[in-house]
Amino acid sequence: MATKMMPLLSVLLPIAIAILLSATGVTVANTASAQSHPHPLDSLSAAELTAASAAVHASPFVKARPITIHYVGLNEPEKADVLSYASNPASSSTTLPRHALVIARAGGESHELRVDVTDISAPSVLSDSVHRGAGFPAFTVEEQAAAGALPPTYAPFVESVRRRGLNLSEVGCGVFSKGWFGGEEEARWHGARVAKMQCFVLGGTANFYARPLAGVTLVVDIDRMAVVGYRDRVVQPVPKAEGTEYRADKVGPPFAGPSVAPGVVVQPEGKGFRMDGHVVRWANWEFHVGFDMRAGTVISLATVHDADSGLRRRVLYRGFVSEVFVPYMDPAEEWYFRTFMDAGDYNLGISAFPLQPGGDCPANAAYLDAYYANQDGEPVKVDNVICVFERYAGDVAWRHTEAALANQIITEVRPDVTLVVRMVASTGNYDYILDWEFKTTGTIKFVASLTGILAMQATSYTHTDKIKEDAHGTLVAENTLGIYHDHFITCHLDLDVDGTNNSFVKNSLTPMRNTRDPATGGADTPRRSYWTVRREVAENESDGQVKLNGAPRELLFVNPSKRTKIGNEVGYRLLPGGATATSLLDDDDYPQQRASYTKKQVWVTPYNRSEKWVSGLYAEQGTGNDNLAAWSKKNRRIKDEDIVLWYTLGLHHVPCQEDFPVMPSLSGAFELRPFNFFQSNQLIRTRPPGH
Ligand SMILES: *[C@@H]1O[C@H](CO)[C@@H](O)[C@H](O)[C@H]1NC(C)=O
Ligand SMILES: *[C@@H]1O[C@H](CO)[C@@H](O)[C@H](O)[C@H]1NC(C)=O
Ligand SMILES: *[C@@H]1O[C@H](CO)[C@@H](O)[C@H](O)[C@H]1NC(C)=O
Ligand SMILES: *[C@@H]1O[C@H](CO)[C@@H](O)[C@H](O)[C@H]1NC(C)=O
Ligand SMILES: [Cu+2]
Repeated sequence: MATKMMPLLSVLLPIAIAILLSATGVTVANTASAQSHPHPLDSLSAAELTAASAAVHASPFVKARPITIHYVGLNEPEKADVLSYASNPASSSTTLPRHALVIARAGGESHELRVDVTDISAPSVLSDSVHRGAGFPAFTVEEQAAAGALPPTYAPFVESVRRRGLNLSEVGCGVFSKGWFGGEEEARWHGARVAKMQCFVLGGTANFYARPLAGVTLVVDIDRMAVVGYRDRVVQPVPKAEGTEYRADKVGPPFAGPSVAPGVVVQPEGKGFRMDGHVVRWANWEFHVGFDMRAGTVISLATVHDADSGLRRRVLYRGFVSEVFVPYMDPAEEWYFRTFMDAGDYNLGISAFPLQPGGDCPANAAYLDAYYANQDGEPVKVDNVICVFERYAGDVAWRHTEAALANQIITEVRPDVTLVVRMVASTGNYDYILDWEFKTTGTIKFVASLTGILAMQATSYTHTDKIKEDAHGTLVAENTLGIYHDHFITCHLDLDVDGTNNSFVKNSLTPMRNTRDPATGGADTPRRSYWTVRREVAENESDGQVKLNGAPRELLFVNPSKRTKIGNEVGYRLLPGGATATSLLDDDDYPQQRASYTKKQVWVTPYNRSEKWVSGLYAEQGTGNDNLAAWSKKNRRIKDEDIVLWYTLGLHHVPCQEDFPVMPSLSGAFELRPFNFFQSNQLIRTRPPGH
């Protein structure tokens, strides 16, 4: 679930304060001058954000007032230009133009503007188009705050609160995206930009989500900022505050849990990586770290140094989280619409708060700040939003003990030291720890760790013995159900394995019967069966869709024009982790139509600068007509082309009592691992410990 809770102003719990601060933000004066030579993929600076918004406000294309800014991001230069810059940044005498993509709403329309901010003193709007299709841009933080202030001014709501014997000042409400549910329901709201609101009882706990005001749903027209629908359906007991706290000073002292000795991180020789602007150099890796208000962390131009050839070789042009889709599994009136698209509905980047040194990231971490644009187009600074650190967790990169040699035992071992780039998105109740981990072997590992608070439903039940019907969740505490749901985290991965043009290869491991006849490939031995590899090169997009949960397959991205010395095609392998759940919803169900790409973990498409957001550019209330599955229907060629991998990590979540009151983190991961990319193991000549 994803929503920014907007408690009433009279309630100042610490959690609420943090959110309210972000609503007003730390705005930055337009004094910071742009870097003289930004990297072409650097995120927009505070000055560039200000310039972009000023240009939109001054543009004759957008006449209606007020204008609300929903997204401002770098409209990156053509890939060919970026690559030519990257191949020789020193000799790039002229910097590439700096363009912003702005999505703004005015007069009930969504405008998409491209703005040249190369000269921040004279920004100019290059183009404007009004979006005529389905869907809307994400809610702004200010809209969520304004909507949060509506319920206490709405008489029927005040009456509902009173009827439950509660005090208005102890109730807070949040904006819940309403999804899209086809003709009948859409007609009810005349295609307006509406959201639902659900409310919670705040008294006595910082656990905002543990005490739902069950049965009450408000419908808010976000453009008009007015309540347009109201329902108070059932009264359920409000779960008690006791046992819902998670703040250290409320749960202890005394602290009674298992005790562990504090960990220590020491780097006597200092950090092993360098950051020049946003370019990180560490061991054999070099890459650019950007920030986008919708995606959060953006990894670009990742290259790895090859010790054999002495060359720096391309691996990943771009990697970022494109969407986080979280459908809940209760068809009831207050729950059916909870089918959140955290990036498209709320923006993952602006759901990221400052990381806590020593907790979120270890003592040896370095931090990056970032800016996003608020609804008025003013830059908002988020300190320490991304951290970068070297990790040694006591793991082994490679080892061997040889005991077969006479009179000696040889042991060689190399520790596995990696580099992690981390951001945490707190999308309302859930927290997603999103890591890009670089290994000296040439592997890039993506890890998503889920923690935070369950979406909970108030119930009259206090014991499972009493529950007869399908409760759609687990009783995690008295009067509290943790509702079943999924998490689908989709990454956009523009792989450029040793060059731009790659092919997608599916190696199927095929069981074989030994015929015992050498003429038919058999061997005259008693062995009856074995497996072999059947290779298939994907021709077009329909071949690029793979559901993993079937026959064993190895999925490779190869560069067909590059081979190793001994003739293997140079490649990278996609190594899925355990989190490979796919959606179990029916294809004709509305949330499934919007997220139709969640039935397969792997999709491969040709690179297209406009195809970035897997759920569509306008995902909020979108219909799915501009999602990855829709693009893939074009069935374009993907063989020996510039191709993009879309990988969806999936987790089904049946909550349990240990997930209450806060859920211990649960991780899903995948790896992109060199496969015949190097001539041999790159770590052979690395120093053993103590040398
Ligand atoms: C409601 O809350 C306000 C502010 O905390 C308090 O002054 C008032 O006494 C409360 N009323 C009731 C009936 O609890
Ligand atoms: C593209 O895929 C379709 C469906 O698998 C297949 O029938 C067709 O031959 C492919 N086109 C090419 C050019 O390979
Ligand atoms: C690139 O993507 C956009 C948006 O989906 C689409 O309109 C355009 O046709 C695509 N171009 C190609 C060559 O597929
Ligand atoms: C990639 O392949 C396309 C289509 O075959 C071709 O037009 C293009 O020149 C190739 N690009 C490179 C960098 O080889
Ligand atoms: Cu979950």
